[in-house]
Amino acid sequence: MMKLHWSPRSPYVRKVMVVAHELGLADRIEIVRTVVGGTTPHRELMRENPLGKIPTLVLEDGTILYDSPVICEYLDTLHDGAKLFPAWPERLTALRRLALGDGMLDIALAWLGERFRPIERQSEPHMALWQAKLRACVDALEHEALADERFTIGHIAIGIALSYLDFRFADLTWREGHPLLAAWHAAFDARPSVVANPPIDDR
Ligand SMILES: N[C@@H](CCC(=O)N[C@@H](CS)C(=O)NCC(=O)O)C(=O)O
Repeated sequence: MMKLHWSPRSPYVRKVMVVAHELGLADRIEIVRTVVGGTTPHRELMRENPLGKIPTLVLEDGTILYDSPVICEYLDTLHDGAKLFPAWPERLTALRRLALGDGMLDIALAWLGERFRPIERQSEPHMALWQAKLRACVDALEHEALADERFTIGHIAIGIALSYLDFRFADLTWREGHPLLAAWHAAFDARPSVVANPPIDDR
């Protein structure tokens, strides 16, 4: 078994789990609930991943993999079916979308961290900037024709990012003015791999 440092709250972990389910590999992964965040270093995790972040995957031979794009690409080598990381030139689009979805998560997590600070220390200009960037991402995605193309790692990253907005930033109401993206996301959300890995705020 591979061992995955896991949390039901982490969207990057969720992306890895959705990939594992899509590829029929979930039963080869033992999940280990790992609590990160805050200001207390997780020394045990940092011995495996000095960044102290999840997801971190430990292979059967002890090889350690991070971060989530690397783990997803590794999992994609373990099967003979249609690849989530396609060959060139489709690969370029898939990787750009992976970067877009992960970039949306990076912004959302920075914003979430800001929200946890005392209100008088929160930076309104930063939060306005993050909101504008997320809005620009959703605007751009409305024109991406996601529904018309073969399902790739880019689709998974974008679907996970939009679901994370629902999970933590429902007040952004990202569906407004984005009917094509909303319809695509509804279909994404109904995939068995996505349903099997719901985000849960377990603390
Ligand atoms: N680029 C990384 C980001 C992973 C990440 O930031 N994970 C968060 C949990 S959602 C984490 O481990 N945070 C703890 C920390 O930054 O100390 C990836 O794609 O795996």
